[in-house]
Amino acid sequence: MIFVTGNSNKLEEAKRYLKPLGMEVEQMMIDGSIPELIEPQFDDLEKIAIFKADQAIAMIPESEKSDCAILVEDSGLFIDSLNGFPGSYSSFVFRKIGVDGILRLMSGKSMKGCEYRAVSVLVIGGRTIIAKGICRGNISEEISGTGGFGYDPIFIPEDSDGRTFAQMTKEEKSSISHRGKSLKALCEAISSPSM
Ligand code: ITT
Repeated sequence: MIFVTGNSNKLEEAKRYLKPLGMEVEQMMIDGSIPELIEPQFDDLEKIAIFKADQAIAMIPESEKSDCAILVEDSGLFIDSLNGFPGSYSSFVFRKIGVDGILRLMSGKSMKGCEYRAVSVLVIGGRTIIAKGICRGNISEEISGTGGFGYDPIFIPEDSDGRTFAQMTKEEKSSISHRGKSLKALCEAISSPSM
């Protein structure tokens, strides 16, 4: 699979998750560089992922298209009491205000519920497969842990023991994460008889 992403953490998580399932993941490079894709300003992760997949496919020579499996993933953190903010703008918001900024926005709010969402789009042999994953959790009171990336130091998943994603091993995170779930669903779709 060729993963179209500029986020090395997403790439590493996908490689680590898919390798034991017999799938090799490589980062998409054009002439030695990560291709610059336009990230549209949609609220819907699926629309964004499909838009990016179409751009990536257009960059591949016609003769190689049928042999390629192109993977794109769009993801984000959706906080209930902020009407889903930062959602599809998670990457931008993280760069601007970081986890400290989110904790400030959440101070005084008693409802801490949120979810990570991921939509993976795989274009393979002219077919487009879309798979989704959601991981419910709560925003923590403070920053904890040094693992993971992005909002992981303030995200406490529901299906766990109260640690943030940043306090877990990569394997623990993948086993319950939005990314792990969307990749699992993708693998199931690929191996289904109708493929
Ligand atoms: P590409 O578009 O190049 O793949 P990106 O980081 O910009 O990389 P997205 O547009 O999908 O990717 O933004 C997702 C953002 O959501 C990401 O940058 C993080 O801030 C946040 N995010 C998503 N999954 C996460 C995870 O597992 N842990 C922590 N933060 C995550």
